Amino acid sequence: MYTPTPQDRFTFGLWTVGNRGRDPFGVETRPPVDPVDIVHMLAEIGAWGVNLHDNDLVPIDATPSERDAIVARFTKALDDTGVQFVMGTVNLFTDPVFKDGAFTSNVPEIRRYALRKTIEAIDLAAELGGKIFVLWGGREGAEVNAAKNPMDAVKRFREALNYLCEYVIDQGYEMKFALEAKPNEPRGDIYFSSTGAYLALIPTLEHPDMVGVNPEFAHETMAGLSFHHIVAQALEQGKLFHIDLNDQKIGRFDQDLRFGSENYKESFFLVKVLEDGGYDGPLHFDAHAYRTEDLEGVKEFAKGCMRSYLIFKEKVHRFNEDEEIQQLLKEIQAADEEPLTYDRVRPGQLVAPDFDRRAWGAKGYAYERLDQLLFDLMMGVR
Ligand code: GCO
Ligand code: MN
Ligand code: MN
Repeated sequence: MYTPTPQDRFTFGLWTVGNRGRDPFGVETRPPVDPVDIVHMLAEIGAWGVNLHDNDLVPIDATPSERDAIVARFTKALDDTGVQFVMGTVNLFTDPVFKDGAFTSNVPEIRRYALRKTIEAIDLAAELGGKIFVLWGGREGAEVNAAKNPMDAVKRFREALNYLCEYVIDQGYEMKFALEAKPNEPRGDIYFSSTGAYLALIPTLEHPDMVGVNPEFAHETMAGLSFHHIVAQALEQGKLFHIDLNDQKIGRFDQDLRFGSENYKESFFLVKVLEDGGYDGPLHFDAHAYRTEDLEGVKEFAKGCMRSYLIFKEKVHRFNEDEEIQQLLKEIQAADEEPLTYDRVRPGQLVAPDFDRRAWGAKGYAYERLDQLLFDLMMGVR
């Protein structure tokens, strides 16, 4: 029942299951894993797809013929296993050239190089059959704000996105962009610090239809925000093009924990929003195994992400079917009326003569009971 199949649309990045456990204080605890072996492992555990940054597969210094050989070998692994390539992205953060930003760098030549590198990564994603391209501006930020103008950052980032959309149109690719926000790390502050900032930028682009968001559980949680609220907004606005599922303790460094490992309740409501809201895009786990784990532990980690999602999904189903919960919801949520428009209801008609402000203020909402029923359901005692 909790065994994933490709129909569940679960994906992992090469950099997630291939993460080697390095942190700022310690070296790698796991050996490198060949991307081809990762694809086979993902097929074995029932994942649907795989995602990558350009340099997860092709080294930054590879020659064109080296690149083609690597891509051919990887494509064969996809064909042999049936694992889909789903999302491509570009690494604009590891190489020292990007130490003060890529699209928002103060140096025009670096901004142009970042665009060229992104275009090559888009070509790679298109060649592999991907239709989603994620942009996470890891280095687009500052420590020394005296050196950078944050309004220029907005203008430069917009300019880069407009350029990339034109490129995709020019090539005839069927590719959409998903923007991923993060408040900080690796920069002291990163521009466009939450998904809401990107949702506000998108309507100012030349091709807003081609651009959506890729919210990440850990990143909004670092900032102390409710993840499922912003996911709901993105979904409602037709902008949830991709999602990075993981977990995180509030206020910490970016932990990228196994999905479902920390915030059970928030994860429940997230899965509820995705399932009830009809999200049908990929479910990507942008997480990695604890540094204590060997390769067997990495497999357990990946299986755990998917299993937890499916368990939450079943709990959502039970919540939606639970008679007592649904009865309670019926009592506290007034029946839907027709949309309130200025045309239909004039200001003088808004409030009925018998509206009883005091009675409404005194009425109990039964939320304590409802919330406890949810707790009981989640803990399996209901
Ligand atoms: C992080 C980020 C990255 C991005 C990835 C896609 O936690 O460091 O979320 O994992 O999602 O680089 O561009
Ligand atoms: Mn993260
Ligand atoms: Mn991410």
